[in-house]
Amino acid sequence: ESSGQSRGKAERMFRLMDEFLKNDPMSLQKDIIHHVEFTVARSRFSFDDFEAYQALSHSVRDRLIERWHDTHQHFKKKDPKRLYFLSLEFLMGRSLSNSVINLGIRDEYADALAQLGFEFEVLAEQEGDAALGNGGLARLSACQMDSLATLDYPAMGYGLRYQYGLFRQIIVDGYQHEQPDFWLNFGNPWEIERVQVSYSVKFYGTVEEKASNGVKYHVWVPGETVEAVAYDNPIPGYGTRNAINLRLWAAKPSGQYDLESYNTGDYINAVVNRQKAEIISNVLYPDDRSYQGKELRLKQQYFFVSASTQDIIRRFKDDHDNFDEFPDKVAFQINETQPSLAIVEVMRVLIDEERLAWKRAWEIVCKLFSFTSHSVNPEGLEKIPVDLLGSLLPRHLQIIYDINHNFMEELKKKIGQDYRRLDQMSIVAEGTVKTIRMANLSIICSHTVNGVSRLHYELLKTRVFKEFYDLWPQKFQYKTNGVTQRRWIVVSNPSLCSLISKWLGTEEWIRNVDLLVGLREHASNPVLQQEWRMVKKINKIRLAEYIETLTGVEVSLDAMFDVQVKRIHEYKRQLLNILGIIHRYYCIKNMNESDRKKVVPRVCIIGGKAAPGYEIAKKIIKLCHAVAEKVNNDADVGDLLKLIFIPDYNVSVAEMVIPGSDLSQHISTAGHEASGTSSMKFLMNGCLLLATADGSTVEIAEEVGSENMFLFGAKVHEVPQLREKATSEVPIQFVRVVRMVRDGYFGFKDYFKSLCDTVEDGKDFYLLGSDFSSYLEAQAMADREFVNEEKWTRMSILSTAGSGRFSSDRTMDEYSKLSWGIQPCKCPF
Ligand code: F58
Repeated sequence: ESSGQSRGKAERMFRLMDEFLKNDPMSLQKDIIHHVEFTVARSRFSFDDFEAYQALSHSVRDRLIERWHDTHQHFKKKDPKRLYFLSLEFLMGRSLSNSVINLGIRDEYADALAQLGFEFEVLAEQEGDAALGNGGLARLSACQMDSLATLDYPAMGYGLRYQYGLFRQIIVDGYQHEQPDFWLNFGNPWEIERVQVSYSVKFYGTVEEKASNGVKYHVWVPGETVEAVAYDNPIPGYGTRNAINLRLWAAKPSGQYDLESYNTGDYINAVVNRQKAEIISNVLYPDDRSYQGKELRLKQQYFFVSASTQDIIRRFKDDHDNFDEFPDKVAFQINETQPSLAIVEVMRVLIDEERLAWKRAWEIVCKLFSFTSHSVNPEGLEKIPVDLLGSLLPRHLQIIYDINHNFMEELKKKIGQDYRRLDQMSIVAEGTVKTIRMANLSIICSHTVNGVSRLHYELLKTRVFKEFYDLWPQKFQYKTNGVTQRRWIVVSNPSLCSLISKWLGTEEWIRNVDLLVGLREHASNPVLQQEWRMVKKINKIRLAEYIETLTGVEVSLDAMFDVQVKRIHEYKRQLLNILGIIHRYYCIKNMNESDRKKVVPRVCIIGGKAAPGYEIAKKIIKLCHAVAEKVNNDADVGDLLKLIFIPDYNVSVAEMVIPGSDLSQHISTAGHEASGTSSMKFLMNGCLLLATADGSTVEIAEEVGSENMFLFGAKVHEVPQLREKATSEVPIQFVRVVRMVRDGYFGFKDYFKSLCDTVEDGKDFYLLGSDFSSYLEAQAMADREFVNEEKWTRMSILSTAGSGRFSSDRTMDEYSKLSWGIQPCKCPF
């Protein structure tokens, strides 16, 4: 074709596409009906809400795909340096509302649906959550993808397409039970299956040493091969045409037939065995505490890392014929240590397959990777038994040994024969079970290592990775986490969104969140205050209705809604919250009538999942239910106190709970929460924080002012001394409430014994006892401020106004400048 011809063709294609994807309400109606009839294959005369949701999503999906294609083409043409974000977990939640809002066509769709006799919100409720992750780390990845797309960064996410996401929590008689989350049951309109994008991933086998022209090289002869097939999930930016890609890998049987089994005639067994390959991407591990040295987990890690690496290298090689420019075109981000085998895999491909010399390959690898740590606890760091790694990935183990050998030699030159230090910094840990320390591997091979809040960075420098910080201080940074205001205000709190835009006179804050500070000057304005309270009321009504349908408990809208929602952990101290509630109950019960009149009514809301094997966390859930049973049925207490456990806490539940909260609790023992991100979502929604000086709350206090929060508890530097004290000064109130639980006041005496033991004097590792008085004081302070409507509303407005720094937009800009070296690459509209 001549260039004139191909230009003509391109123009025709553009015109045709414009004809297809018009966004006026009439065209949208036609499009939805088209999908009802031909995609969902239901009659246009009879389809229910779920089918309407399906048709609607397919219509939105078409629009997403168009932008996603254009973005892909644009990136290809411009060939910018790209970021590849590797994470084993992404908690995306629902996609519909977020997509239409980011595409800028929410109102058009709402109109079109109204004319068809449907309500947008009702259809949006039909969607299930994509829950391919555990907690904070996974939701952070999702927020960061939204920001990368919105800020036009040439980025791509890689992960695993689990068939079963995080378990569903059901509560039976107050106990947590886990049920499988087979989220793909009804199809997933948000993904695009790319059967033609697939790679073979090898496992097991042996390594052979060969030589050619006197140069030695290694050949890995695998024992098992599995196919990785790509599923692409478009991530639309807000106020831009850019839509980036989240590519998730699913395991499928390999095309390379096991001829031998087929030839022996055992056809049925041979087919069944092939199917076993799919196990790799079957299920998400539901433990957010530790890495177990399980073979399947290691397989998942390598499977996703190998497919991603092959994909990245293939894309680079399409346009480049050697690796000189690789680090100028590619940045790898390792989210926690789970994807860190990517480092070894890139090294292996460069030396064994591309046949680069070790030195050259190592130079390249050292410029590619940046590593984010989300952990505080040195014991929690990932260690993989050498035997396991060596059997599954024999060549990788050799390469790790070589990297470690070189590193140890270099280190000896610098620090001499300091064996204690050498031992601590080695990738290989000796012991009864010899293991590979994935964090050490990640630090040694990355050019930057970051913590997720300033306090976390201090802990990494002085405790967790002290030895490495002393060696390479310049590698270490902090990038305080952030969350996306698109999902956490615009999608989840439309009333607040309109109110903010009205008072700021612009919607620009949705892309430039720093503008939220503009609310400060109106914080005392009675008109704004009135409207602000109205918005909170609307959201409280929605939450109260949800609570009533779910638990049958009716709650008063005048009460303070006090919320703690997050994974259940001893360090997050939901137990402190519950013991505080017991104390409140005790006080109410023992008050005279006139004091009762002064009590500020509370609705205490707790939600979160416990890892299935985490006994103490499960007992905390049961205790919450046992206390709720007593308190909520005590007519004498009535509306003064209610306790609600919200089951199956997930992203879409969070979208409803957070906007409806007055107060939220972030009360981890200082030094245990790397950052915390839900606090930022509450802050954006004008909810006041009751918090310890842990993780990013320290920085939040700097932004909103500690006078606008309720801070309490021991500081990080005080924690070690408090732990060492043989018996600390535990207040009588604390002794009393623990005794009530121990003595069976809430029933289940034997069951709660071991829970009570965890906070016994002298054994109270998370310092509930020593922080109890200060916790109660902070709670009392919150009560006092709540009755002062004007002051409370002002603090609430100032919380939202001060939340700008905690947007993932800011975080992504910082990473781009300081770690990745990437620039925006905006697709023309
Ligand atoms: C969380 N980590 C931190 N890990 O606990 C939290 O403070 C921080 O705000 C958040 O990361 C984002 O930086 C976390 O969620 C996990 O879920 C891992 C899952 C896999 C096993 C190890 C923990």
